[in-house]
Formats: sequence, C-alpha cells, structure tokens
Amino acid sequence: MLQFNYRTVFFTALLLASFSGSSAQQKKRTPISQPLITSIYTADPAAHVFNSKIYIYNSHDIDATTPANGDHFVMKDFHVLSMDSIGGKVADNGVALDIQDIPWAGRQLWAPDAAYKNGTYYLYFPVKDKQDIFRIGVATGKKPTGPFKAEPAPIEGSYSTDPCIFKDKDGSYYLYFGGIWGGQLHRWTNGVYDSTTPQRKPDELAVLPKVAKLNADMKSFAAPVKEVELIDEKGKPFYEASNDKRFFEGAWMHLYNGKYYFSYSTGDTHNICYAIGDSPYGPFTYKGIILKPVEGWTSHTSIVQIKGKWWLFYHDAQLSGKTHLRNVKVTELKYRKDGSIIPIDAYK
Ligand code: FUB
Repeated sequence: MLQFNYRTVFFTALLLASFSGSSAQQKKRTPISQPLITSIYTADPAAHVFNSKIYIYNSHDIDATTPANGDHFVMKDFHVLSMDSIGGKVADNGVALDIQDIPWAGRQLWAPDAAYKNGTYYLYFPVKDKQDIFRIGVATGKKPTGPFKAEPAPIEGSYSTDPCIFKDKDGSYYLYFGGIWGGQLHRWTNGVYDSTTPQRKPDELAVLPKVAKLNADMKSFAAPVKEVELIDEKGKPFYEASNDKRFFEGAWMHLYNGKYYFSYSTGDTHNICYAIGDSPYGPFTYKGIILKPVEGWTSHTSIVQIKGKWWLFYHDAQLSGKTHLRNVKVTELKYRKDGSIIPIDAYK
C-alpha cells in the first residue's frame, strides 16, 4: 500500500510541477517583469547595494539527470550579477566560487547571501558536506563579485540551508538560516542531526527558522543558535497544518521604519509571507503575503531599498518552465501608511 506522508506529497508535487512548469492558469498570464539575465539560470536572489552599485548573490541553476525530488537542485558554483541601477544593464561577473574550491563540500551549492565589513566581502553559502548533511560556510573576497576563498570548514554550529546575513542598527550581524525537507531543517533537534526524523504532522508545532549572532570575525557564532519565534495575529505559535503561513525556507530580514520585517517562503503552499518584530530575535507577528505563488515550485526573495524606493527580488521559472531552472527578477514593493506591505502578484 502506498503510504501517504508529506514526502509522497512533496515528491508528487515536484514531479507534477517539473512536468507542467506550474498551474495552467499562471502559465497563461503575463509576467509583470522579465528575467534579469537569460544567459544562465539563476535563483534565490539576495540583493545588496555596495558602493552605490547593486549586486545580486544567487543560486546558479544547472540541469540535472536526478529525479525531481529536491536532489535535482545540483548547483556547482556561484555567479554574482551586478547593475548600476534597476532597469540598467545586468552583468554576469563569472564564477565567484566553485564547489571544487570548498574543501569540505560534497554536493548541492544552494542559496547564498553576502555582507561587507571593513574592506572584506563575506559570502555565506549552504552546501552538503561529505556526509550529505547541509552546513553553512563562509568565503571571503576583496571585491563584491569575488573571487571568494572558502574557509576550510563550515561555520561551527551551523546547519541546514538558506543563510540570510543581516546588519542590525548597532552594527552587529545576525545569520538567519533554515530550510525544511530538502534543506533538512526538520531533521535537527537541539543542534543534533537525525536523518530518520520524519516530517512533522499537521497537529504538531511547525518547525521554526534559526538565528545566531555573529562574532566580529563574521565567521563564527557569538552565541548559541536560537529559534526565530513566529506567531500568528493572536500571539499563538503556528502548527504544521498552517502551511499557508508557517515558515518553510528562504528567510530574509529588513528594517522598515525601525521595525524588523522577517520574510520567508511557505514552501509547499508557495507564498512569500512576512512577520514583524521589535528585535532581531523576534518574536515576529505574522502580517500577510508579500508575493503570491510564482511559476515553478520554489519561491525565494530579498527586499532592498535603492535610491528611496523598495524592491522585491524574486525568481520564477519563466525561461525554462522547469522547477530547477529558474530566473531572477525584480519588481517594486510598496508599503501602506500603516507599514503593511501591498501583496504582489507576479502575473497580470
Ligand atoms: O535553490 C535551492 C533551494 O530552492 C533554496 O535553498 C530554496 O530557498 C529554494 O528556492
């Protein structure tokens, strides 16, 4: 008998998505923006402004022969994209870091992020180690486009995927991270990995993203990893059943009017949501959807202020119609007077 569990649902959803690209309804609609670059496939954009120029740190998607079960995201290097202004020419700056140059890496170089401090650029990246467990590494370089040199070992105490590096008002840095299912976050309990841990059932509390403050060296955790507390409008924690609102992957943090906006993907329901708090540690209260589901299975965004306007960097699968061959895009993001975000539909 076929056992019904989340794994079955996930694999089936991925298979269907990889065949169809997305729902027929989305396919017929017109995208509100076009891929920033078409010469390579790119995803998971983490955008930053360094020295008045825009840099996008993204996954570099490549084709795979592995089945569409999460293992087909087989990325092997990073290319940093750059542009002088939104709408301007986008440059692909070539290979910034190759998996072969990460001494501890096994496979699957997933969504990165980057920061600048005191003359050095720091690239944070998840990759499976040689035991096939996702860890987060850091590499440094003198230019925002790389090349970056990886540290010999992953950040001690780090695990899972989707690092987001955030600079707080006082200049200290925090690393948010975590991704469920393929990103293995649900397999970790109190810092211990167990590959046999099942996905949570609908009546269990939802898995929470993680955060750790960084030391001044930007390469190590200054404090034990904490859970990022996400609560609903009534102050209650999310259960797994609330999969249209609970965290799945793709954390991003930004400040708006002094408040901390924690945004993330809900994964299997494909929303990008946000929650607001008063400190980098939260708690963060759920506020709503930023981006409705895009073409493809995954959704992963960053939010950046550039020359007085706010921008949402995101991806979809417009170029290929395949879940694992994505393309990054950008569109303007607007707030209401009360600080809430006006939800975006990426298709007209
Ligand atoms: O790119 C691989 C994974 O897909 C990322 O880690 C997730 O955020 C999702 O976009």
